Amino acid sequence: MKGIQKSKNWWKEGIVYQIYPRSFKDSNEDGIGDLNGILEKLDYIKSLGVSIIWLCPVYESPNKDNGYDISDYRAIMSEFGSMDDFDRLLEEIHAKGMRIIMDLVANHTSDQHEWFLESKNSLDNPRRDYYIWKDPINDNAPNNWKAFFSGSTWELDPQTGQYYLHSFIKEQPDLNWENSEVRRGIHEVMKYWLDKGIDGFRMDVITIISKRHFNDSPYKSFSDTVSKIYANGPRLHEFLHEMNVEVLSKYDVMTVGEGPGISLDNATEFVGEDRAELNMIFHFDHMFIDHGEDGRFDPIPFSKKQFKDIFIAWDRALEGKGWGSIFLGNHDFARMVSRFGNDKLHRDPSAKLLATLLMTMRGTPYIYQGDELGMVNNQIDRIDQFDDVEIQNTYQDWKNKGKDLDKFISISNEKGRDNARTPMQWDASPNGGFSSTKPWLNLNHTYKNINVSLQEQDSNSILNYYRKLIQYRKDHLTLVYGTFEVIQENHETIFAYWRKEDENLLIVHNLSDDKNTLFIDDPVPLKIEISNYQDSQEGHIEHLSLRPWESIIYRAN
Ligand code: TEU
Ligand code: CA
Repeated sequence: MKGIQKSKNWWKEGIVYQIYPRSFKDSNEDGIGDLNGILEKLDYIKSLGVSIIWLCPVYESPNKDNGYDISDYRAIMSEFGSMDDFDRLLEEIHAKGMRIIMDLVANHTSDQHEWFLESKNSLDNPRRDYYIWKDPINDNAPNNWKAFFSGSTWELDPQTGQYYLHSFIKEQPDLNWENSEVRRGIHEVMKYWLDKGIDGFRMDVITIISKRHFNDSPYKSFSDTVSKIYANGPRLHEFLHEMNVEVLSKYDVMTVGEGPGISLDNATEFVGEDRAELNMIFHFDHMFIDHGEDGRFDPIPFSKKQFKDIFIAWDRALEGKGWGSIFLGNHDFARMVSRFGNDKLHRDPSAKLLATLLMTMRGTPYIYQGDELGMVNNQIDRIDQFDDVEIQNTYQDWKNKGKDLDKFISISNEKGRDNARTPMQWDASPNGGFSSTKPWLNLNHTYKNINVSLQEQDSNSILNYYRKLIQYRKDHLTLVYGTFEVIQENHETIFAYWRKEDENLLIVHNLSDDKNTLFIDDPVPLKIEISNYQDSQEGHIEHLSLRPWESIIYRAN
């Protein structure tokens, strides 16, 4: 078999657990999750069987975008603890045989970063060129670009009379990667953390670091503007390769690049084995499946067939050339069981099915905190109860345009990022065991029924199902290195595939609220390894009848 899928690596066999520190565990009763809170819960994380922790940003930050606006890359946000706390956490994670990767947010900094404070100081400041400054055109912004979280990407600095570029909020000015000192500065930051001993990076919106031009966007839809103008600029791969040569190649680390604009056609340019750029990428084809032209607040329906086809197409695109990453949720999206499963009638089986998908497709699985409990979307009725800057800014935008604000709230409940950011549900006590005081963001209304403590006591819980699946994946490297062969590809709702190497495993999922039947050509005797229902069919099956959201791992003898 071909190259990359076969070469063994810890980050291919590993299972990643993503932590949003602000919402994981509060150790000092201020209502904000922190590093010592994570330390307290390391045994819990270890008990899941995961091997790599991805920590969302913990650097010093004014928190306009919850840590994705960094004012000092070499300091810990005081709300989260100190550098000593970090060093202790790092040491304990390694002592427990796990690894840790951190977020590298290098497309932009905070507007409070010293580089930006100097840059905006005067036109001839030595750091002026660290950011992207342009003169006004006819007393207006230099072009018609829209920012990710609504409004213009340009902000006027009255002192020097120029506009600076910010692809996200105005407190997140974009760095000028054309400037080699900027690139060297980021390389130094990376070395600082790698020399401490961290095990790699998740790279935030890495696809947009190289700017193509600064002309108007001719596209009506935001997603076209992103993919055709903001992302994949002419020097992107040069910058990534340089970063690999200068920094990454000197350490045994893993990297996963994030960002819009990664497509089936260009994916291997990032992760191709011969490229020396990144190990993995997060593409958003399945995560944007319900996004209309105007993005997440313009939702459109999708079918299970579309969903399954995306995974099939991606496995084929990377086959033999690069390694995939498998995820269904993160801190930027609504809860996976609410989006892709059925969080009302079939929460338990659909959460277990989605977990099985994560653990059995080809690629490294990423679990987002709380998904191992089957946490669901929240239900909020007032705008002031949301925290997310994307929601707040877009609300203002809708308000200014006279659009339907009740509809906006309901879309935010269904699609907004705060769904993933409510505190972790540890137990049924008043603040869910997250903190002894009122948390920075209210708990999800379900915490009394969905929490770690209840699920620890139930051998059949979603939590214990994750543990079983993770252990199974670790014991069966066929799920890591084996081939991925889809059967009955045209079936509308059943997703079924073989993973074959030392053993032959057939995995079947019924992505549906209804019963469905899978016809198996050339049936062979099948033995159940793991199933989310009692008494699933086994043996010599020709017509496999599956109940709502039934999901089974079979072994063929
Ligand atoms: O997200 C970048 C990103 O690609 C998302 O903005 C995505 O396009 C959007 O959610 C779709 O509507 C990263 C971080 O994960 C996010 O938390 C930050 O807010 C953002 O970058 C800016 O740093
Ligand atoms: Ca705290």
